[in-house]
Amino acid sequence: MTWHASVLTLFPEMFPGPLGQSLAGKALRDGRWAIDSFDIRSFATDRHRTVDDTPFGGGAGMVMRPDVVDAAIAAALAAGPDRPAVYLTPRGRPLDQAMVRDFVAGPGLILLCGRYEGVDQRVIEARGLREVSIGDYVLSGGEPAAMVLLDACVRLLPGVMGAAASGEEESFSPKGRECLLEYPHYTRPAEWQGRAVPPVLLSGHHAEVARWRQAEAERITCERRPDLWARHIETAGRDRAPAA
Ligand code: 6GU
Repeated sequence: MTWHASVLTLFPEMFPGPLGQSLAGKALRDGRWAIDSFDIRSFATDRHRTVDDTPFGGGAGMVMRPDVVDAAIAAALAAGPDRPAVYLTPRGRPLDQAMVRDFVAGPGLILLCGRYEGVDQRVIEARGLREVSIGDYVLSGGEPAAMVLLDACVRLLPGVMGAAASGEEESFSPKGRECLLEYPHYTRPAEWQGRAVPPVLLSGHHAEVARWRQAEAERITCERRPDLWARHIETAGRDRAPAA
């Protein structure tokens, strides 16, 4: 079965958007995944098509009604059952590559994009929505976050990445350089604006190249991401500074 994404949003015309281009777009045209979007407003039941209301207890902003959101989720489930429903929100669990792998292993996703202050807590609980964030900053809505999550999923689908084993060997891959950031890359010309390529990369010594790349990956990870570095030295059973 085709991996199927359904996006629930007040702005259905935003999809597939950038996902219709490049690698994801090619995979979409090739039928390796499918996307549909549901206009949450079309599930409102009153004359004014109301989807939100003021929060009980007072305060700023508006809250999306549980009945309207529930009806939208029901419609998406009818179009493809057994898919986990994800609510994109900055208060969610931070997205990581392990979650992405988990989502890709299933039949697809239902993605609820919130607006306003959020959605009524009762529909989150009743539908068992998995709350996911893409990082510690605030977007005006969940739509760009849904695109980020889908891009991360689609590139892991069978056949999407093509010949390049690049899907598995880069940063955050389970194998290879476990949990390390990527080493720097160079191509021709060998000298550019007075800057030379590190000589070891031109040496033809594959073992030395591998050692240099490992050391660079460790140095950059230690410098930029002490959190990842700590995990790396735990799992690798080492307690040392990055190599050379
Ligand atoms: Cl998932 N939604 C919004 N609105 N802002 C975010 C986010 C999600 N993740 C980080 N910031």
